[in-house]
Order: sequence, then structure tokens, then C-alpha cells
Amino acid sequence: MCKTLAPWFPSSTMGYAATAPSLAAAPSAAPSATPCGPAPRGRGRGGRPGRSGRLLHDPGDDGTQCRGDRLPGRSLRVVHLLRCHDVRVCVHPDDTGPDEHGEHDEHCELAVPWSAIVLPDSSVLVSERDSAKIQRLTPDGRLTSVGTVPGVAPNGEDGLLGLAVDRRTYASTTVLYAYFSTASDNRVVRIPLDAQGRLGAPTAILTGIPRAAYHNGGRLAFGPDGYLYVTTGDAGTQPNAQNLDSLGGKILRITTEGKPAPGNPFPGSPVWSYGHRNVQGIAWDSTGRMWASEFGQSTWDELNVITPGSNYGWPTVEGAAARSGFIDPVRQWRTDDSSPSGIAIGPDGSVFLAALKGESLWKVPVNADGSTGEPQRLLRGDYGCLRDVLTGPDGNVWIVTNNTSRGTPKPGDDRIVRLPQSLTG
Ligand SMILES: [Ca+2]
Repeated sequence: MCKTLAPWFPSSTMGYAATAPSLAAAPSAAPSATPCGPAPRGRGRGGRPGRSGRLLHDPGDDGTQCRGDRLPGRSLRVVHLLRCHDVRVCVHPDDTGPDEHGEHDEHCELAVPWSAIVLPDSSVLVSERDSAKIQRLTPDGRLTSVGTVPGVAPNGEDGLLGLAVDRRTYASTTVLYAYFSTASDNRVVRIPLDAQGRLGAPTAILTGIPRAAYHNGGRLAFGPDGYLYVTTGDAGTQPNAQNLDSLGGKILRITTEGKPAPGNPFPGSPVWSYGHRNVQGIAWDSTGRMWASEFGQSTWDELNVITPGSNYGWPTVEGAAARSGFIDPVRQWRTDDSSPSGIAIGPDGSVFLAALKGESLWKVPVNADGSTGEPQRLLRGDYGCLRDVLTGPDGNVWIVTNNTSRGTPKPGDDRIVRLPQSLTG
């Protein structure tokens, strides 16, 4: 018998001030907590087919071999996990109440979601890569579009990618930052949100990031220093990574106006670190140390600790090489086992990596002395390919699946799943 879960509710423990009044309202109908017993096969009122995504076969990083959840006997476990731990993040649009099992349908049906971020009012914004829509998931489990970002030209692995808000100024400056691909470049824009939380007209703040069908980077996050960090890829042109005049294959650090941030290691440059192939995950731990995931070419995926001005080796080396002048990863994986996109720091300080091809959530313990423990492989195959991981508004670890573009979508995919602390620590 599963334990009763607390409903998802706006957290007052996140340490952030209330946001704009229109976005700060408490949820009117938070889903009720219900005990869950043995999971029946099927979902009662569910069963709508997920959106069928494209199945591409190419040399990109997005898990060409993602298998989806096809393992015999796994489906029961997936439903069990959803019912016992995680359900009610997304409520079916037609949901009018719990079913005979006391459950709401769990159907996010996101189309190629890429980035999920928590707003100060505990709602979650999710970017959809190919549709260029931004969806808002409210604490009562409803998904609504807040708008479509104009000018996005998706092709292969690019499109509408990262999102970020500056939570420290959000109440007074309600602005969203987004990273996306146009027909000619990747760029970062700022987008005002109106009183209803809908998108205004974007203003480009950083343009000219190399784009290609593959290796576009795309994660955005504000660091603890208040500056905006931007991850980029080599865009299929490997020399970009070592060329300090190129914005490709870098982690960039900029102001909210898109200018190089004060204190950057190369004067007048937004470059913070270089020698990267394709970084799609960044996070800071409680000591301020910056972590980044990186897709390998065909051998080693990486988890790196980022220090300013450092060279992480690509394309000269992949993985740990112990070569002078290059920073080695603190952990590495065979690409079939991982292919990590988003990362997050968990409640216990561990680093979590959302793995696409590896169809897993990797947990890397961090010891008191800053060293890392043996990585633990969680959720292997349970949810298919994983694109992003985040600390949800309830403080738990949440994941975003990625089955509508490369994997095998199940009814309700792609989905956001909140994981219990009993699983993630
Ligand atoms: Ca490297």
C-alpha cells in the first residue's frame, strides 16, 4: 500500500518573495491527496494516445537509440510509480474529478518539451521545442499555453530550448529569458510577461550563436551571482569549441542586457568556459560550485565542475585524458548509458542528470569534501528518454520526459513527473 501524498501546493519554503499579484494567487483547487493501492492495468478514463513524434535517424545527441518503455512487464511498474508517487502533476484537460480509484488522469501530453522552470508562484513554465509554445503548468495541474515565441525555426535538435527567470527581480521585473534557433543563428531573448502571464514581444539580447541541426546547447540559468549563463554547442563545427572568437562550444556569462558580465575571464567576451562539445545542463550547489553536463561524441559523456576561463578539451580530448591544459570531467559515462541533457542539484546536494539515450536519471552523490561518489542509476527505462530535471515547487526532484521526438510515446507523454524523496534522497 502506498502512502498518502501531500498535494502539490505553492511552497513558502523556497526562499523567494511573492511575485506579481496576478501570478501569485494560491491554487483554487489543488488536487486532493489520495492513497493508492495496487495499480490496475489501464487508466480508466485515460487512454488517449500520446502524440506521435518524429523518429529521426541521424548523428545527433538526442538519443537516436532511445527505446521508450518497451520492456515487457514494465508498464505495470510505470503505472504503479505514477499512481503511488507522482501522479497529478498534470491533470487531463477534461478531468472533472477523481475516478473510482481516487485518481485524476495524468496526461501532460507535452510535445517535445525541453526546459521546465519554476516561477515564484509555484507554477512551472515548459518550453516545447518544435511548436515554440510555452506551456504553464499551474499548481492545480492544468496546462495552458502562455504563447508562442515568434521567429523560432526548429530543425533537428534545435528550436525553442532553454528558459530562465531571474527570481530575485521577478516581482518587479516580470521577464522571461529564452534560447531558441532562428533560420540563421541561436539567440537569447528577453520576453516580458503581461499581467495574465502571457508572452509579450521578445527582444534579442545575444545573437550570433552558431546553430545547426545538432549540437546547439541551449540551457539558460541565472547563477548565484545574478548573471545569466548560456550553454552552447559546437554546432557540428568542432573548431568552434577552441575558438574564443566563436560563441559555439562555450558556456557564456552575460548581463540581462546580453553584455559580457563583469569579471568574465576574457575581457570584453561573454565566454566563461570553452572546449565544450554540447552542454545542455548547468546547476550550482549550495557552495556556489558550478556543474555542467556534456554530451560526448561516441565515447564519453561528462559531468564537469566549471571554473572560469578553463578549457574542457573538446575536440582534442573526450572524457578524462589527463592532458595538460584541459580540465577533466569529475564523472564520465559511456554515451549509450547516459547522453545527459538537463541537470539539477537535489535536496541532499547530489547532482541529478536527465539521460536521453540512457533512459535514466543519474544521481551523483557529492561528499562533504566536494568529491563525488559512485553514480546511481535511477528509473532505468521507466519513463523512456529524459530531457530535463529540476527541483520542483514542492522541493522534490521532478523530471521531464522526451519520448515524442525520439522515443516511443505512451499515452500521456510527454510528461512531467514529480519523484518522491524516498527515491531521490
Ligand atoms: Ca571534456
